[in-house]
Amino acid sequence: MHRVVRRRRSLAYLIVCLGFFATWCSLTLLILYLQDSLFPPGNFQHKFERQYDRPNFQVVVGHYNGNLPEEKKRNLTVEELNANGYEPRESWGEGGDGVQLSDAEQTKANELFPINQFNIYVSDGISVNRRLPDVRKLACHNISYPALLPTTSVIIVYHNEAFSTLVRTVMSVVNRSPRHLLSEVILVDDFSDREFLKRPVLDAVLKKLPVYVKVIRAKERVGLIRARLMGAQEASGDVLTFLDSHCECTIGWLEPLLARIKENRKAVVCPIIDIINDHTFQYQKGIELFRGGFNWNLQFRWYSMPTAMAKNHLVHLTKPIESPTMAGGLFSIDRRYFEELGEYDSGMNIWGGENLEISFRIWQCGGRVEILPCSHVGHIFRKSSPHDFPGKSSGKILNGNLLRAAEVWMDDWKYFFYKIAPQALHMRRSEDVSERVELRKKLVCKDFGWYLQNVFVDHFLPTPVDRFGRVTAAGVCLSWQIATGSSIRQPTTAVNCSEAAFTKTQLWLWTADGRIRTDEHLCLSATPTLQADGAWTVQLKECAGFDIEYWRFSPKIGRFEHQKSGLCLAAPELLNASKDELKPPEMSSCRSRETTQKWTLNEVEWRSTE
Ligand code: UD2
Ligand code: MN
Repeated sequence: MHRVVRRRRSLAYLIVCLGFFATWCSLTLLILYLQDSLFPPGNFQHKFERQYDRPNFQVVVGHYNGNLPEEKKRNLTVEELNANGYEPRESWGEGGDGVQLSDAEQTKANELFPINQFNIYVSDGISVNRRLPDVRKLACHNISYPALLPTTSVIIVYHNEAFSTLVRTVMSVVNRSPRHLLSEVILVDDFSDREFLKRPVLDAVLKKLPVYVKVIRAKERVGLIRARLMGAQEASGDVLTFLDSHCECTIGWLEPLLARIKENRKAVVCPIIDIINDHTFQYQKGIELFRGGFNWNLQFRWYSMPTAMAKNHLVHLTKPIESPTMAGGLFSIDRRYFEELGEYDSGMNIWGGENLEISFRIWQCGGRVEILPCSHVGHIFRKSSPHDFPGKSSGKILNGNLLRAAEVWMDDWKYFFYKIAPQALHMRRSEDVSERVELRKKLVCKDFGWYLQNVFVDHFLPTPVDRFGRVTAAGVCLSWQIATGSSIRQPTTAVNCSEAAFTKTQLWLWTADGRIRTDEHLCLSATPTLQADGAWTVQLKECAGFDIEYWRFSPKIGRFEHQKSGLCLAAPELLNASKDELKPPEMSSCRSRETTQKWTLNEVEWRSTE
């Protein structure tokens, strides 16, 4: 009898052990599979190049400059604008899935699209409580956060946001934040005129929620920056968490943000911003190897992080990622630190520029901007702005904001911005930034040179040691193009030099470390042709510090020898002298007397405004 029991017990043990072993094996395989699907085999460089070469990789936030041109707009009726079409359909968008429409539905959706510049028809058919996938890395699941975390007020400002996207944002906060960490949700209505956003309608919906949602309404259009200041005034939580009004928070989004601030009150932290597709509302996981930067026009941009940092990140997947700038819309900051740091520049209007201003200020005055890979929040990225810019043109408003940021924080580099955006230079006198300059003195902040050297180390702004100007050989200028839209990489071309000394697309940085860089984090590189016939082609690629980006320059002969291939950069022959002719530069064997390989740099003075 005993023996039978013992045998049964051993059998049970064996089964349990086998079960454990099988689970362990499948988990390991799953992890390997996940890692592999993200980073296919090959050396590190290849993993990265594959990432670069994915089409539509670049997601641009806050890129658009104002409204759609008039001819692209459709006159929407007052009824259409004021209609609240929220009517959830069974299973639409559930689990973060995208919605595919029938032809008839698509026609209707296209008509309504311009109201918000996203597919409101689809949004209105998705429940404001829809479920989302857990997109976090497995490593994030095992983190245990301190029991005592600071509380937060979530501040959401909006101007004429759609009902379904606004309420879905609020519901995702309410449903996916531990109740004891949420002091309140504060909505700031920036003078919207839609009926469904007015007091009786919206407030009645919000009253039913288990969390205190306070709605403040501006009495005139104040713009998103001053609207956020109004929200901050009302907040009682230890931390302020700002969100755009068309976001969806995923499970576990809040704890990492609050835990990091508890650890370091001067860390201003952002989630990974995932993408809610503007047409289908599919929830798409964002890329964790990006961080925030900006281009020559001071537009916020995502760029791949420097290689060493990326390697480090792959080893420490859950650790904060230092970011030179933040996108602007989604971040948490200690409430008192926000006050000490001078909140926002209330002289900024409507939209834009505040994200770079606060980023420069945080870094230069002793804080840090970080992206926390275990916190994921989705956002609808739009291709055009739905907002009107009252009083002035959108360009004027944006330039006014940007010049305020440049004047206060960028020291000599403000002149560089004025070279790139001469329209801003003309507006300089109309902006009084004296209070913000005083703030900088009071906070004893570091200068912009320090920021470039220590924070935005892979920047592409001219410095005292990097030369800046036009690169010419045999009468032609090296030039680059940027396509508007998703893909920014375009072949380099050589053109007849433009008469104007400051044609942005003909300007390069000739850096002390042997790189030829230009705007948008791009580096002149050369790679072997696909035919593998020993020939190489010149390409503009996102700078990553790979050997294909480095050139040895011999100042006496003016030659650019490519480090990896040993070949020399040569100007193409432009057969007819037409200005429109675009031909790529070539790679050929280095010859000392070859005039097409003899390059000179016509330096451009960027420090002066003249
Ligand atoms: C990005 C930021 C945004 C802000 C902006 C630059 C993200 C995801 N978004 O642009 O938060 O930093 O860059 O300023 O990082 N709004 C108002 N009043 C206005 C205009 C806008 O309340 O006059 C609201 C709007 O409803 C939205 C928020 O401000 O909730 C941001 O505007 P957006 O969504 O048009 O900006 P976005 O995401 O392109
Ligand atoms: Mn937004």
